[in-house]
Amino acid sequence: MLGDKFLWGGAVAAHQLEGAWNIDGKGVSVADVMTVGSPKELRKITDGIKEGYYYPNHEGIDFYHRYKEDIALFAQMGFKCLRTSIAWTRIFPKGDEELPNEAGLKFYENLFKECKKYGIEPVVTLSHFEFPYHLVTEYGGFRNKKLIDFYLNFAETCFKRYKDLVTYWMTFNEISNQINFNQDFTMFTNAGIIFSTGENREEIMYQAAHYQLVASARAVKIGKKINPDFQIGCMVSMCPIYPESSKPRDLLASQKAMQLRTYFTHVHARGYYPEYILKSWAKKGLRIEMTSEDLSALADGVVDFIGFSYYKSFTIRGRDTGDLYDYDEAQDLVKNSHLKTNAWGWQIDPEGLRYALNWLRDMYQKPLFIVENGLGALDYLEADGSINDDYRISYLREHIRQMRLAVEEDKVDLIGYTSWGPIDLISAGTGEMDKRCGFIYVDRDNKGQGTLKRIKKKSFYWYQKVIATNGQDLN
Ligand code: P53
Repeated sequence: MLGDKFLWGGAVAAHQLEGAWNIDGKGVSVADVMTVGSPKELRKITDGIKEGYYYPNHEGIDFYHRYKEDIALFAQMGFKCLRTSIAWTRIFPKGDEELPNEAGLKFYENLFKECKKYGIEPVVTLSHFEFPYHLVTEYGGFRNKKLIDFYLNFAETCFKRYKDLVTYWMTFNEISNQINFNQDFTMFTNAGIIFSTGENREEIMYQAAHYQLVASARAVKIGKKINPDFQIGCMVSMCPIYPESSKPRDLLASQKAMQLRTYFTHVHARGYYPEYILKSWAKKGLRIEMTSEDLSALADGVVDFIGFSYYKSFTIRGRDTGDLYDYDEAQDLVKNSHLKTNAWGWQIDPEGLRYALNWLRDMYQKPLFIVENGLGALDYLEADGSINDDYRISYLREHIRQMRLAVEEDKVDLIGYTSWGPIDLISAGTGEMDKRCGFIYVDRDNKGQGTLKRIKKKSFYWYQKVIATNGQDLN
């Protein structure tokens, strides 16, 4: 049985649903300069906001003005928690101001109070792909050490203001995605970094991630002083990497790739760098600026729990020659013939969730929190106004079943489960509206047309029953 305090709920991020991108003093964020893309075409990052492009995050699903209606729907489903983020640009519009924007602070105060009204615990990510754009143009994003202070000013302001409203915090969303430093998009959303040609991307990524890890650790320490009851976690993207075959080289490759992808978690949870990362920097001649104060900050700010997203697993074919730490997701991954994919090519693997939970427990012995899991799919509004999303129910059912096995049989310590996008919202990866994950349909399309009306899908009633029975009835 799951514990009676188990936190069932849903997870969203400010920039993907709030809209109101320039209302009440909000500044421009990295999400505001990203155009709509498609499964085939990447989102463009424009140099500021330009005429002639559609920027889907500007209006989102207008949660900023409709949050009361939406939270009432979450409450109807029986949510025990709601994970969302605080848009940095509502609090510090440019990021480098000394004093915060009161209207932004007030918005989240109202939002969290609205949650509490229904007994919904807010779970808050501080930085979820919505970095102030000014910090990109003026400072070069997290390649600049000054960013640590700006981040801490933001974190401390939020901790102080919401110390009696919020207990669960996470510092940086999916920090580990940056291992894909060749993806311009990821480095921009996570660290506000734009590369010039010829730069050593790998070195810049490790440096930026180091500053983020130090910022996270120092935030943990500051937060605990403000309220010792705070639970402050990291947030990593967990994609187990399987060997393609029983060939030892494949197994070794999977082990090395996992070590590389999870070094971020290691630093967050243990407070120091694994030796293999330091060795690989030395071998490659990467120079990462790191002081002894940084190292003690890391040791003093280990996280309380590990929050992670789980959507899919990967499969790797070991390179015959070369260094396995040069793992590159664009080249070394192969299709897993045992698994089906969704329409965006993400491999669907419920048992991988049980594996991931066991893996993280065995490695770090910290409480875990599944803070994202879900199926992006195209939904059809029937003539009678219903949406029969059985595919979504079946995806979630199988994942929750495996989660229960991990808790009940493998005895994993799990705080909660929040499915991604309980209400349809803007996809982070493609900017589409039609890549839907919700229990609640939102009438809006990829071009921004539609009434924004909210409609309950079949899965709405299913999840309501799952929560009411604490995960016992999955039918
Ligand atoms: P979308 C890449 C790989 C796995 C998860 O993704 C990812 C990404 C970045 O796109 O992001 C997380 O919207 C992220 C959410 C995001 C969600 O997964 O591309 O934390 O912001 O919306 C789903 O379908």
